[in-house]
Amino acid sequence: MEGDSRLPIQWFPGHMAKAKRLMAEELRGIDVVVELADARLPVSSRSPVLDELAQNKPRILVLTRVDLADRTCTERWVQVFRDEGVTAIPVNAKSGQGLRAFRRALDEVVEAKLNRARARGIEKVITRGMVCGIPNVGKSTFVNQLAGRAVAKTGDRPGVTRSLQWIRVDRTELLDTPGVLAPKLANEEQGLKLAASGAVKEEIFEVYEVCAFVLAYMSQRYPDALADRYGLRVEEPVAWTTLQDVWPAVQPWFERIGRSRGALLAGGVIDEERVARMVIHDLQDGRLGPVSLEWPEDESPS
Ligand SMILES: Nc1nc2c(ncn2[C@@H]2O[C@H](COP(=O)(O)OP(=O)(O)O)[C@@H](O)[C@H]2O)c(=O)[nH]1
Ligand SMILES: [Mg+2]
Repeated sequence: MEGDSRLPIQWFPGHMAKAKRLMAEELRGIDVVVELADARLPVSSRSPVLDELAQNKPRILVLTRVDLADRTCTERWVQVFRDEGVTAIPVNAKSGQGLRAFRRALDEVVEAKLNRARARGIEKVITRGMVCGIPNVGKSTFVNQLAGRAVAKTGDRPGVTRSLQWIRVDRTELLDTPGVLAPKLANEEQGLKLAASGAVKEEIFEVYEVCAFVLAYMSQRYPDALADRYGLRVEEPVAWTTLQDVWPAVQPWFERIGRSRGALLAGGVIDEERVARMVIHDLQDGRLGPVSLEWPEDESPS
């Protein structure tokens, strides 16, 4: 097994640069930015590109996948963001939970925006919004939920760049094609968290590495989940450093999980790759229970 992993700096191919230019153009006519991040890792799943592109626009931060996140942790994040002056709304984009709170938050932003316009003598009645976020964060699901609930598709608007579709949400027209942003990648651990969350294909890293990272993390934060799902009783939690470092401690866990879940090759040898994929998918599908991958106290202030 290869132990050495490289931080994939060129995470997104060249089309990201073009996407960024297009997005900068589209953002010009936008009044409100709806930024989606993953509630389980609300630092690593935000994109620094947005700060660059939408500096002075009012913004609402929507935290998706609350159904998979640790509720206590999400509540703390919401408070942390509130303290920074950012309105964060936890949602389950799949079920629509949190959508009403989102619309209330949107309404507040819109009200302030329209008032400012009015103060300058501009009688605006509608604002324009755009949903943005890194790949796989839930943008399409969120927009579809919104579109499916008491909002009307407004159809093509002549005169607007190309023939963009907008959906009407109360007093806001939201672009129904969400903006895709490159994730932040300050360090390898953020990459591993993104891979673990499903934001990037785990193939970017070795699956063993993502799994080892997950197991080490779970051994510290959620040892009971490992016991419940795999009968794995962690004697000593392992702090993540590098795959090579943690492998001696984590390999026996692969062994244990492989046996308990029947991930065996001919001759009774553990199929480590199958174990790795299984653990990652168990995490992503919520079978390890609610798991948050980032906690406010572990993150340096943004
Ligand atoms: N459990 C859960 N899954 C979600 C949520 N939001 C999105 N998903 C799932 O995440 C995957 C990616 O969502 P998608 O909307 O395509 O992401 P996009 O790339 O940002 O447009 C899909 O399988 C969705 O069903 C959520 O709040 N909870
Ligand atoms: Mg999408």
